[in-house]
Amino acid sequence: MNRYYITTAIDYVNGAPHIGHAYEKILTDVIARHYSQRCDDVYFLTGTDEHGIKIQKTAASQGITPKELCDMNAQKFKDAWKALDIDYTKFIRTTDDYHEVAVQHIFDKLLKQGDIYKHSYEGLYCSGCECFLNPKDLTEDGLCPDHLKKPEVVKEENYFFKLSKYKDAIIKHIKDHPDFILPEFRANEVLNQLEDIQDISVSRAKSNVQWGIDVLGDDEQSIYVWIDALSNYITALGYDENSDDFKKYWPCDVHVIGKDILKFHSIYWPAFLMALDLPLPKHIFAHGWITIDETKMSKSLGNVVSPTSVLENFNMEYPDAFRYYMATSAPCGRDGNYSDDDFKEKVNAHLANSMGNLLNRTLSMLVKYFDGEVKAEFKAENLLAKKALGTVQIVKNHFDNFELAEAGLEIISLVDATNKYVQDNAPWTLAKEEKMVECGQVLTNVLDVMCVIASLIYPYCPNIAKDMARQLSFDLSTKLDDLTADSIKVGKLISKEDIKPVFLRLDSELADKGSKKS
Ligand code: ME8
Repeated sequence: MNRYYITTAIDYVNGAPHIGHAYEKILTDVIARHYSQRCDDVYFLTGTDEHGIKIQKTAASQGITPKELCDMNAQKFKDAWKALDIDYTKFIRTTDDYHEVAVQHIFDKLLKQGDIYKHSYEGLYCSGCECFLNPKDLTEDGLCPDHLKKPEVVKEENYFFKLSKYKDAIIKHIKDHPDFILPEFRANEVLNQLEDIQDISVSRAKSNVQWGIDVLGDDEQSIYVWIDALSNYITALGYDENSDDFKKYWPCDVHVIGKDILKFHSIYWPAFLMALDLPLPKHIFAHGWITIDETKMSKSLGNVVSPTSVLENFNMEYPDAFRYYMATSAPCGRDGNYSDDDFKEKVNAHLANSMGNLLNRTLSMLVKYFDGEVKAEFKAENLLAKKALGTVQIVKNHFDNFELAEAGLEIISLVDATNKYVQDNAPWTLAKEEKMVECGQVLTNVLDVMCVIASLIYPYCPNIAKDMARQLSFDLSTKLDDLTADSIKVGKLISKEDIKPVFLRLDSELADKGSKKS
């Protein structure tokens, strides 16, 4: 496996990033970093979705132009991702010139080949979803079930895409590739939606939606925001088919998206790709949604949490603890929850008490008993090494199914087993009994396993892992398949003044103030 292409959904810029946006970007960054430990070249794409009626209306309500709104908010997304150490390769904005031109060509190609046609239509449009809704999907009160708003009746002559032409091919693809949609339980939902799929409107009248990409040669229509948005996954690579990056990275390994936009990614997008005669992405991973204190986030409830406010409120030097908490907050594809108390409790237990203390105590004993030196006779049979290398395989398997919380649990269970090994072998007692070789062996075995732990925790907690690796003189760029659980070198490893706790317990007084709600 030499190259890996991974994308996130691109976020609407009608507001600032919230914890749900952050959840997805953290999941994607953790996956990208994990695969950077398995292959040479990872391309990680994220960005912002900037056209459509929702942005147009928000800008108007704030008395600014849509472009001003986009520029202001796109920057907030970039700043938040920087604060969270989201290490993307490229940030695409759908208002970037190259993207707009490529989308116009994609639309034009589909029009010329007859996959797009003009048609008069009346439907119910939800600007929150940026799509027409089927009347049977509305609530009893006639509201959009996701946004709880009444959709607008829209009567327009629009361009339509022949989605129905691709229905059978998409059903076949989903059935033939059980890992196309992950987790697998979501595939049935999509197959049900495909049952009554119809052609879809792919443009809006410019008299109603001015903020969009113009249809080439028709200045009365703008291109539907979902064709515009979904195309980002190929325009970012410089699509057309001859671009070097496109040839190198397409098809994508995984689109990481939320469960609410699965239909667009597993029905519309494959159909567009089939029409363009392009291969389909290998996986679509639909994550669940994050609630706050078990309540759905909403502006009206005033419980929208900004990810950077969590970092500020807990006075965190690094985002690692927040990344770890979010990435492990829900089993694969299920909904998760954020609460200040649970956050504090979990990261204090896992990162400070279990993992951080283990390293700190072990290095301190090495300094106390051996002046920080690993002697040749300390390198002996290590019963924990087998478990550590077994954990590496289990973690890899979990990542192949995008089971990040499950992989995290495995890592912590290796930490727990290592703590138990220390407890069972009591190196302090061995030292008291002057069994110094045995004592040195126990400590060295633990430190060897700590190198594996540093490597496995790196995608979640890159700064903590770097601190661990520095104190262990371990090369963190070692690929997962090259890990040996035998990396600690004979000789002086560390001096007292170089031992530093890798994660301090979150200050409870600060934490009790609670995260700012915006
Ligand atoms: O849907 N918990 O943008 P968006 C977890 N522009 N994830 C959440 C969430 C929550 N509470 N709220 C939102 C769009 N998300 C389109 C995407 S892609 C070609 C175009 C996730 O800003 C949501 O599921 O509404 C989606 O994957 C992403 O954040 C962006 O949502």
